[in-house]
Amino acid sequence: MAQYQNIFTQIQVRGHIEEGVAHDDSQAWDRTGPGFFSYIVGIFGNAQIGPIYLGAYGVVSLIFGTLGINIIGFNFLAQVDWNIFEFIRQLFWLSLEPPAPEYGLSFPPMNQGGWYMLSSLFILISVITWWIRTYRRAIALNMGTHVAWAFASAIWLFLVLGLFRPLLLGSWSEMVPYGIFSHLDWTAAFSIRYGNLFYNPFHALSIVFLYGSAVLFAMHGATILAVSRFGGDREIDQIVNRGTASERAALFWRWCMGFNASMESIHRWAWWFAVLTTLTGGIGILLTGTVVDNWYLWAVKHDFAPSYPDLYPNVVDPLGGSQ
Ligand code: 07D
Repeated sequence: MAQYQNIFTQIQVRGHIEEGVAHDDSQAWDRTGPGFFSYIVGIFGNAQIGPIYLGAYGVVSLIFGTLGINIIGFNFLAQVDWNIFEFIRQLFWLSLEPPAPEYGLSFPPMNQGGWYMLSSLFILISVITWWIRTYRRAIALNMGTHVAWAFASAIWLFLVLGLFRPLLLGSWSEMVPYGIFSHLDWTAAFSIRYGNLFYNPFHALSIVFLYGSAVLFAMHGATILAVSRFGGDREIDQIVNRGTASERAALFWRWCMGFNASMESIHRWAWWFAVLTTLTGGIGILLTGTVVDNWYLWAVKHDFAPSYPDLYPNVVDPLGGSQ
């Protein structure tokens, strides 16, 4: 059927399974499975599922990820006496906790944080091998490695929270507990312990980029949807041809706010905003407790926050007030 296709039309393409370009990697595994179509999936994106590329790093990542998450799950089950109903009922409150401070950087007994450490190691291996997979698949397809480096920025924050900062402070007890509410409680306690994270300028920067990413994504998504009736979703045509939907979109923003991104630059904006969220976040967490002990006092000292009036003179700050 020769019907014009855009993101609003109802018909879905059903040809042969599309294998895509051959990749350059001579040591690569074959792609797995024949691939198939799904109407539901086609509503949200490409209707074709698979063939998937598994590869050695993918297999290692899946095995260690499954082991790591199962260690957490079985610890939860043990905590509710292997009762599956209690497991479901209490799921949000269950938690696998890091070792107590007295163990420092040593390996604790299994039920005193040993399982937690083993699970962390497995999840670490899983995340790193998945990163290698994103890097290697990009090279094999002769692509840039932008996805891998953006993922690396998220891994940077993950490593600061779970590895670099605990190492600098000499204790695995600084790591984040594995549980729904427990990790939220940890986050709130962390902020209070270090004098309110809102006064940490890197937390502020991270929020700027997080919210900024949301705004940019909304602007970009909305703009492309708004010009899809002119073919705006066909990005390549839009870049190489003149008089296109993309020009209307650019003009719209130039009219509205005097400046417009280009079809290419909007994706660089998006990449940097996303990457900077976790990059600045990781810097902020690494400085907390290592360089700065109380962000409020730090902010007062640097004229970033006003000081409270001295209502109770001669009371010593229990945190020592070192900034
Ligand atoms: C966490 C890292 C990448 C993750 C990876 C995942 C697996 C497997 C499986 C474990 C998301 C790999 C792992 C796939 C896992 C298993 C089973 C990315 C992550 C690679 N804050 N805050 C941020 C706001 C407050 C606090 C960032 C807003 C309070 C702490 C962000 C507010 C307190 C930390 C942000 C607010 C507080 C943060 C996270 C408002 C107490 C951090 C960015 C309006 C609640 C983290 C510098 C992100 C950080 C962080 C936003 C308030 C504490 C910008 C909007 C004042 C302790 N906060 N926050 O992308 O970077 O995370 O801080 O109130 O550590 Mg905050």
